[in-house]
Amino acid sequence: MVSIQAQPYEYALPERAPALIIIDMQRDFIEPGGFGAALGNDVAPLMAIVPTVARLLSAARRLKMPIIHTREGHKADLSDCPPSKRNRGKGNMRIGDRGALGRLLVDGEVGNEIIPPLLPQAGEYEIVKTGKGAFYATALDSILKELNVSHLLITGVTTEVCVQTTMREANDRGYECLLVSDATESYFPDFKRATLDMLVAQGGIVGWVADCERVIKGLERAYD
Ligand code: TIU
Repeated sequence: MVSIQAQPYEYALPERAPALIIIDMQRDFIEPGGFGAALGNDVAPLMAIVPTVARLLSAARRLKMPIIHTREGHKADLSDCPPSKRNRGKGNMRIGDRGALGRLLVDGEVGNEIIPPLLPQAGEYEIVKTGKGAFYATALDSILKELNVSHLLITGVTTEVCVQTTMREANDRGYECLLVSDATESYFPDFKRATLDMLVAQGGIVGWVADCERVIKGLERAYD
């Protein structure tokens, strides 16, 4: 059996390839003028992982793995944005307000688009979600079941918010999850470090962590 060298121990690859999950690599979080910047964050560290995510995406495409992209976005009338979510946050801009990339975190606005190097292609899934977790109020679980997928390779932003929430939701639903350590990023380096540590603690209480190089090596051995 082929496995990926991971923490806290080897991640055994199943016969049917894992799905690549790319969380919220949208302009809102990664470019200046979006939601992430409106919250007072420096977005530069997030831009730095784009080549690594692109490398995984291209390997997944070549190996014909299922690929799921998500975006965090609300309807234009914000009827799917709870007041508790809209009212919280730093600064004077809130979800739905107009920024340099259009209305913050609203589906259909420029800021809500996935950044050009990672744009979905035909045959890939693009899920718009209103929560931090990608399973909440979306078709993700039924899509994965339909595809007969048991294992997820998780990437994207931000590590301790939408990525970690999604990985925990997936773990509770029985998926074997591996977070790709250099294909995820946070605005807060300490939070990223702590998240990676806590996911694999206690014998992999939530799942596995490995870097892109090790993941691609394992995938090529298993599915090429
Ligand atoms: N603010 C922050 O770190 N993240 C989010 O609001 N959403 C995601 O993580 N995608």
